[in-house]
Amino acid sequence: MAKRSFLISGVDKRLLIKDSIKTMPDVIRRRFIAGGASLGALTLLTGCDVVDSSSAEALLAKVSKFNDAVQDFIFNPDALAPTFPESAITKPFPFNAYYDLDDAPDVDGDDWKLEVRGLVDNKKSWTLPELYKLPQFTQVTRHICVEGWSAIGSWTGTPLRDFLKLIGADMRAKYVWFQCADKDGYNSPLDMRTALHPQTQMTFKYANEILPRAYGFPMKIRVPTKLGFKNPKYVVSMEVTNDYKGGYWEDQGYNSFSGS
Ligand SMILES: Nc1nc2c(c(=O)[nH]1)N[C@H]1C(S)=C(S)[C@@H](COP(=O)(O)O)O[C@H]1N2
Ligand SMILES: [Mo]
Repeated sequence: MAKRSFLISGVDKRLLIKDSIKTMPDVIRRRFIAGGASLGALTLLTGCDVVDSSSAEALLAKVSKFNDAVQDFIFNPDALAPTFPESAITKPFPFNAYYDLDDAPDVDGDDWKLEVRGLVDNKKSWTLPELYKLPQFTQVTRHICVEGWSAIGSWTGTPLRDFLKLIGADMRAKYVWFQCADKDGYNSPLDMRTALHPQTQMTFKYANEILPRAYGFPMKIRVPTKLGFKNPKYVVSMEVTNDYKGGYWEDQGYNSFSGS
């Protein structure tokens, strides 16, 4: 993530955020600032992708007209993220991590098992063929990175809440904490309400093909109501827990809530 910079031509990122804050209704402003006041959060709120100064203006116009629908999306964690037709898919879909693609984990699908830990009745590990047998659904949604870019993609997999039910997870626990295969470690906690959101998915395919290495083979967690860094790729384990265990970007100051 740090290696890529997304400079927007003719737009001063900090000024744009400052201007947006000025025009926000009070309640949204407080929430936006508490959430880290990032360009990514603005993109999430407005659905506008800022690529140049005219889209920055369109975004500002939207912010000043924030309506009930937007408020619902921010204040109601159960609100649905927008879905799109296949024709809206961004090609090629970007790869992003805190390293280059060459250094991405190269997981052997035959050896890999998803480990299940913590407050669950059944702690059995799951092989890929076992997971592939679960019912799968396809969603075309927008992925929004805190760095200020977004892209629309097609992800297929099993709703995480169905899996949590299947393994007898304690749904009253506070978090599901994911650990990934990245060599220096990557992890991220997801609040239980978002883990149970109907669009939160254990993803096995991108664009109807087995998830490529770039996008997190063999499994990522797709969370369209949260910013990109809350979508862990190369997942190796999930733990249902009441403890806040921190996360790769969360520990560096990004707000753990980061989303609706
Ligand atoms: N394991 C792991 N998951 C990760 C990351 C990472 O570095 N490692 N980066 C996050 C960030 S910041 C983004 S924007 C998305 C990028 O996903 P993509 O490569 O499929 O676009 O993955 C997220 N999940
Ligand atoms: Mo990101």
